Amino acid sequence: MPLARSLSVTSLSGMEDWDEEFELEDAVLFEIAWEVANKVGGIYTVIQTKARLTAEEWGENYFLVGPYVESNVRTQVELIEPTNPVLKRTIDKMNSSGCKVYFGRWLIEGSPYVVLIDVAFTAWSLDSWKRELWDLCDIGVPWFDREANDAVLFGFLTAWLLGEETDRAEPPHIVAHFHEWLAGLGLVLCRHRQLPVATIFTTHATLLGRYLCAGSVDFYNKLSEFNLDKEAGDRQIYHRYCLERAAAHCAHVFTTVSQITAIEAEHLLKRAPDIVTPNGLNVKKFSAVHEFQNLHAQSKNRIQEFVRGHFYGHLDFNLDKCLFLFIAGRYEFSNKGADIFLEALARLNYLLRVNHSDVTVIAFFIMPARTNNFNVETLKGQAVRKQLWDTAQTVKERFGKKLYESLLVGQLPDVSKILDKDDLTIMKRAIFATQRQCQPPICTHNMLEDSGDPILNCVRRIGLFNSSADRVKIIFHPEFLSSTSPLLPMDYEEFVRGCHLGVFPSYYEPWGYTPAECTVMGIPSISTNLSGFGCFMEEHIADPSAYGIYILDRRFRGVDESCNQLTSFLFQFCKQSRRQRIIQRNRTERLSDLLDWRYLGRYYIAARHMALAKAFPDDYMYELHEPTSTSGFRYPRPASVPPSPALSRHSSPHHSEGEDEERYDEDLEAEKDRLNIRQPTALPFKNKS
Ligand code: U2F
Ligand code: UDP
Ligand code: G6P
Repeated sequence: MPLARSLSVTSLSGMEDWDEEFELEDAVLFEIAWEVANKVGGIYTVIQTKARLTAEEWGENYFLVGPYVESNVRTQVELIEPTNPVLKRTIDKMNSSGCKVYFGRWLIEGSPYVVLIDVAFTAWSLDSWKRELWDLCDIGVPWFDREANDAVLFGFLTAWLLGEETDRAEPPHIVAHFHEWLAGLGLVLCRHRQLPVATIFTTHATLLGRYLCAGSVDFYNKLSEFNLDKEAGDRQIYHRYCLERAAAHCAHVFTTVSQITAIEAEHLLKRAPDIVTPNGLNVKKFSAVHEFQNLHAQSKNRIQEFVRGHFYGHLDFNLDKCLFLFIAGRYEFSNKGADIFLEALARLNYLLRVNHSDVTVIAFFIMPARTNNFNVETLKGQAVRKQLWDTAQTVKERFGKKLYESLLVGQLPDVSKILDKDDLTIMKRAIFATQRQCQPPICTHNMLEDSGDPILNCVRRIGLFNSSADRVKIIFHPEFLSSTSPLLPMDYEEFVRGCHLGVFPSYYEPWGYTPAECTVMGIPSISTNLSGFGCFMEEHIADPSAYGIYILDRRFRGVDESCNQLTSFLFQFCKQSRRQRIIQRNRTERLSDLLDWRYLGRYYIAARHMALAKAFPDDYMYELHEPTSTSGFRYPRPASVPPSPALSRHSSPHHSEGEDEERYDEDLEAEKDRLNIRQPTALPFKNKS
């Protein structure tokens, strides 16, 4: 088996290289998750974005293990013959014993190898494996829980795979990293069968935490008081909870994605993590530093086009003074903070009105719910807009032709005659078509559960119906975005770039990729001190709001107070000038390095080394020199400016509202900041020699 390379993390925007001395000689990494090449939620983002760095470190010895889902494989995976002779033998052996295991390359950055297991093909073993699970640890999985049944099949099959891999005279040092409860049983079985494998279990949220928070409990203040078995039983997830807790306890190394989830795990799973492994992103750097600002302007134009159509007949606000806010993610109304966002929007509407503000706020809610497609009124809006555009083009062409002909004969055109009767008629007809009896719709789709929908019900209660007097308008798009949509043809990334502010006031959020994604695209965001991301940013940045990272206090304040704070963030944001927003976006984007896997990947590396040292103490040693918390970068206050761009004065005496070109003092400021940033320290590992 080829030797894996040891890691050398490349320079992070001029910061020192970080050299890792740990030799991964003859070691193999299996990373096992239900979301390998299979998008369900945030775990997919973790694995997919991290793949490049991990593949760089482990080379040919890195294998992701996931479920075989035909539709995903057709679009994302190139199936090939196993490259590694031992793995080929394992796969052949399993396939000749009634399994269906595939091997391929996942077509993402880093092109990692994937081993995909068709769990349905082995469903005939489900009953016997469930019995084995019961005999082994008294966990009974009910027949109706499909997800748990899949977890049982996936668990036994991955343990089988690892068993075959280690079944030889001198197996390599295998690290098996399992993500989330759905993959956890494989780990439990590896330990029970005493396979020579170093195991890691990462939980991205605890099952009970998610369920408890979605109800009306004072979760964080009661963490130590829950009767866990009863709470899990009441919610019919006792068996899932047992699988999760067993995996956490059996692992050599247990990790969570944030400090806040570490505390949650300590109480709900009764094991504190050995290390926190925060979630990173694969940060793309543009060669032109301000390219992301241009992209913002381009994407904003496309959102404006959509808004022109959506509000046809009611376009009585200035689109140039319109701010686009959004919330996106899984539709968990209160966990994701959609409840307090709506309440704060109602308060913001009041403030903007009484202050006679000329700013209009459009708040988008992108949260998938059950629908039966777009509604007619919304589609009509875009059709009307297109028709007006076509009319304007037709008249423009005719106008241009007349102008040209008049110039050819050396005359200025007679302006009063340049539009003839026909032109006026088609224009009048087009204007008549924009008449509308109803308000612009709140929701873009026909909802299946309209009367019980929490967002729509809240909108009804607060009375924000997109009327012309309202300064805050609401658009609920209950489906994830797609560039092939006839309504808003943009993918999610383009949409985020075109917005001004992402608002994620979550109550339960182990990490929260959405604000992190905003940050690397240079879009400011609001998160909370109950989200992994918010706490992480608070720890690394002296004055987060100066960088466009607003962190709402949902931990020490009541709902009403948090809502007031959110309103005040939003109101302050609305008061910024264009130039201040541009400065703020520059600062936000400067934080990208902090969220790059090239920096954050080191916590995963630490976890693997810790596991190797625990499982193979004769061969590896792990020295802990400093707390394993996420220490490293520390961003000071921006060098030359007050904490919030809202308070900053124009540094140029010739400033005008349309002027965007004052980025150069910002570049200077960026450089000063860079010199001030505390550099990340290397994590200390050694090979035992
Ligand atoms: C955490 O996010 P998750 O990826 O765990 O959140 P989901 O993928 O939405 O998973 C919750 C469960 O809901 C199921 C899914 C999981 O069991 O199978 N599910 C579903 O059945 N159908 C769907 O359409 C969507 C989900 C965490 F919450 C974030 O804060 C982190 O950023 C993320 C990454 O660490 O992990
Ligand atoms: N997302 C998406 N399309 C959308 C809206 C969101 O693909 O229209 C993605 C977003 O990029 C993010 C994920 O959904 O990666 C949500 O992850 P997050 O960690 O915020 O929450 P989770 O749903 O995992 O709890
Ligand atoms: C970017 C573009 C500018 C544009 C500005 C609009 O910075 O490069 O050309 O004027 O965005 O900013 P705003 O916050 O008003 O969308």
